[in-house]
Amino acid sequence: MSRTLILVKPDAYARGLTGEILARFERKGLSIVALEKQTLTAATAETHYAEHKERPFFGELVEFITSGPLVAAVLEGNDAVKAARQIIGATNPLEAATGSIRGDFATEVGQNLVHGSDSDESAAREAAIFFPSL
Ligand code: DAT
Ligand code: MG
Repeated sequence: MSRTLILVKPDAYARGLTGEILARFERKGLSIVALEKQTLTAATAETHYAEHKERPFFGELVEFITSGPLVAAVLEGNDAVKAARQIIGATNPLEAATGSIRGDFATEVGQNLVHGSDSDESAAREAAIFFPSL
């Protein structure tokens, strides 16, 4: 068993897709260890996305992820990082497979609905940002 950190991003929350998205992870076999609605400060967003600091879209990314409430969750299951990213789909929704969250519900890379950690190390680092007491 391992864990991953996922975010139902502000676009998904605003569109009322939180339940749909969480249900897909649960149906895959991932269970919810922690779950909370949060609104991020710019500082928290910059820490979470630190690996992208030098990318040209970093400013937009921080603005977007702080633009409204999101739902953060820690999920647990067999190879949770890989399982969650399969459910989420490719970064660009236009390249994401039909049946994935991004493939089914999004068209823009800047509004791609969900975040999922990309490794066990990232998952541990990110979970500590959103759930420091976990
Ligand atoms: P992922 O969220 O699939 O792990 P990532 O870590 O490469 O993707 O990028 C983090 C987020 O940054 C991504 O979900 C959306 C945004 N992003 C990535 N590439 C982008 C681009 N070329 N233009 C605008 N936003 C981008
Ligand atoms: Mg990533």
